[in-house]
Amino acid sequence: MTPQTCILIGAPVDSGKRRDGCLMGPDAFRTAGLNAALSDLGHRVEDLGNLSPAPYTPDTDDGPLVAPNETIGWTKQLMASAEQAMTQGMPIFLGGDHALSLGSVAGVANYAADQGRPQFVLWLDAHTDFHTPLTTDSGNLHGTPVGYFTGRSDFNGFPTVKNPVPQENVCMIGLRSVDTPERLALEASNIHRHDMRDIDENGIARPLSTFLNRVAQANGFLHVSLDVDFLDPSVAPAVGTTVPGGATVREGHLICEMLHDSGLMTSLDLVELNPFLDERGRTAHLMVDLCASALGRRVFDRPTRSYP
Ligand code: 4U7
Ligand code: MN
Ligand code: MN
Ligand code: MN
Repeated sequence: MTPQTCILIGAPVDSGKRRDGCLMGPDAFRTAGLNAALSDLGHRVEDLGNLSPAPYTPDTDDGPLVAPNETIGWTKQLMASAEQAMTQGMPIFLGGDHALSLGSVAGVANYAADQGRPQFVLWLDAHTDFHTPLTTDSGNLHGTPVGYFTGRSDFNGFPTVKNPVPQENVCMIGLRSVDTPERLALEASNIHRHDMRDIDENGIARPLSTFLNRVAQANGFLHVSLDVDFLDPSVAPAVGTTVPGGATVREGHLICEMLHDSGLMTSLDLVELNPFLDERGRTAHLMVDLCASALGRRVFDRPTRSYP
């Protein structure tokens, strides 16, 4: 296995929705042993500590959006940190809610463009997070990162997305809660989407290997964004937006094991963990175990499957 330089970037973003608690996420991942889990696999682990948002105008409570200015501050900071970390190794963003991915994905995509390579995104989530600030009903910006980094409009005040990720380079797996405006926009898009029924009928390995083949053919960079609510709430309760009928522990591990075997993943978000809602750290531990699988933890070696 090729040792990596894993760069842990704490991003205690809690501005993407009303319910607080994700700000404790980065420290819960550390407490659950993320650093040791990755070092034990032979990787070099560098923990950059926790970021703060770039300076922003304090939010008022009178608009339709929850804390837009704070999220703009986070997006600026994360975009810069992501681009910088890509020059050093594989950034692993420790959330924080999913609003962190406005910045993390836009930043890694800037780096990919500098390298003349296409950016791909694997979105593991119950939700599509494809809203814009105008289509969201809840006003929660953690429901908008895919809209942002694919270049949808109406993100007023946010930094310009210099290198939008092409729709056909985005693959979503785990979907089971999609709002009507998201559905309509998705159906008019080229985003690859796999709902839970698709997983039930065909398994989770097939859509993933099809996508990984495309990443490999294109010599792309691959960002993986893992939302806790991708998993079934019975195994991962520590999230504010539980939706029943999610991925099993083994489906989660299989995705991560295949990601590792592909050698294609170049950056990762671990998001939406709310330790305040956890049961004795079990969700934090599961997320750490999944991350370890994505970085090469396995029961037995097997013949390498190569992509394409
Ligand atoms: B998450 C929602 F209405 N779509 O916009 C919304 F169902 O990062 C949920 O995936 C968004 O957890 C969930 O508020 C955002 C809702
Ligand atoms: Mn808040
Ligand atoms: Mn999400
Ligand atoms: Mn979600």
